[in-house]
Amino acid sequence: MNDTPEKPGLIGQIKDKLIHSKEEWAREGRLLTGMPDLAHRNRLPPGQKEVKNWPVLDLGVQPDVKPENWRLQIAGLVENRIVWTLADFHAQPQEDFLSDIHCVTQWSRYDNHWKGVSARRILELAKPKPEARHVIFHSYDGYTTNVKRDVFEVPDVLLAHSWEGAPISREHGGPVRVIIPQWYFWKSPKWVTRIEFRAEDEPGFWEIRGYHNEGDPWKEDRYS
Ligand SMILES: Nc1nc2c(c(=O)[nH]1)N[C@H]1C(S)=C(S)[C@@H](COP(=O)(O)O)O[C@H]1N2
Ligand SMILES: [Mo]
Repeated sequence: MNDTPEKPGLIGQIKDKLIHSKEEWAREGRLLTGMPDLAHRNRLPPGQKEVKNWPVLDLGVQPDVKPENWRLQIAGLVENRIVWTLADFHAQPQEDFLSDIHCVTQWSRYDNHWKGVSARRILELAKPKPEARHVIFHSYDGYTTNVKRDVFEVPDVLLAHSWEGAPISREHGGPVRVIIPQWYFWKSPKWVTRIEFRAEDEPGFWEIRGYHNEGDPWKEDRYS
């Protein structure tokens, strides 16, 4: 199988202004209430507002991945490296998930119904080595983000292809995106193509631009 099919075209323009203003938010500590909710007494984390729509947030470029060219690699410190086509991905056991979204730009959206392949299935097949304490996600638009392995191991983490019964649109990260409900949504990469298990951490796109390395909404882990 060809592991490195042609790179997809990118639709749109990098939104430099948006990136700068989000860096500004981090410097100013915008939205911080100073009142973390460690006991999760409220469903809505501190400083958040509930929305009913689903906003689109990204760097401004959206990859146009042809289904036949899509690949997912599970790489790095694993016993079994994996390269899946879209058909391979869909041939995995499919599960339903329900979770809330919390974006660091203040919006939260309750009760999202996802369908896809659980992170646990990926861990079971790839078998990361014990020293692989960190996971780095790489996406088709060049975006990266990082979580600790134990965060990826939480049972509600998945690689989603559907939302509310329909395929996830390109603007929301289709054909396949990661969902990590426990953290702010910048830790949930759209258009994922490579999941790398590593011994050392490596901060991603927002993490090197003033955003927190973890991202717990109830602790207000917004900025570093
Ligand atoms: N590949 C990729 N994933 C990404 C991003 C991005 O720019 N590129 N933006 C992140 C941010 S900051 C947020 S809030 C969510 C937004 O997802 P949505 O557009 O589906 O709401 O995706 C995250 N994942
Ligand atoms: Mo975000």
